[in-house]
Amino acid sequence: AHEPLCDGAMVLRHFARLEAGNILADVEAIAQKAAFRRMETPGGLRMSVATTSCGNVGWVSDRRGYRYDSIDPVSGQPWPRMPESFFALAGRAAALAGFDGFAPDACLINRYDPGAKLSLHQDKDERSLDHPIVSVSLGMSAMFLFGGMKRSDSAMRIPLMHGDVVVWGGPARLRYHGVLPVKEKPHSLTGSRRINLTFRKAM
Ligand code: MD3
Ligand code: FE
Repeated sequence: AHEPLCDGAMVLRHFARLEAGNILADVEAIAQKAAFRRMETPGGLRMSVATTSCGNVGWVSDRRGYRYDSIDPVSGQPWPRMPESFFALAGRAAALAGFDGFAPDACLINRYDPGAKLSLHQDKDERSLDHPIVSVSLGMSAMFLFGGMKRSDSAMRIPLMHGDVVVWGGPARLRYHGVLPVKEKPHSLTGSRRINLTFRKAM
């Protein structure tokens, strides 16, 4: 089922289900080279979500700010390559939502252990905001918060389950969003974890 959430945002329920096992195996291989780590925010807090990346650039946070970098600061090496299958999946999802030719150069991979959350924020570290973001949810489900253009706007609660893909672009691109603390309901493929991949054209 393809549910438009609002202008510019489309939920593709179960879209990544058949590929989920392969995606998770690829995530494990990526994490062998670029380990999941809990980054520090510019304000000096440690995120509850653990992150890594693959692609030409990866998302980095430290006391200096948020940015995309071609080098993983933990390994000192370039980020692992983005698997062709990731690139293709993101492109197919974007096209279904009306964004043809999406060519992500970054895939941020978030890992949620029970209790991990993501506070309301906007994604605006990308050079151009004309490209959509494609998100793939795997493992334990989560309650996603989808707000408005201001932090204080009320937020919709959208459950995101294993295999769900969401495309956010156009007028939805700068909407505030976040994830409520993840509840422990183990999933057969990931155990007590939720994995979220976000595909971005960062540079
Ligand atoms: C709505 N990740 O990594 S993906 C993030 O589940 C992030 O890990 C969440 O927000 C997660 O930045 C949610 C859904 C998402 C991503 C980007 C958006 C929703 C968005 C950009 C604009 C509006
Ligand atoms: Fe975000």
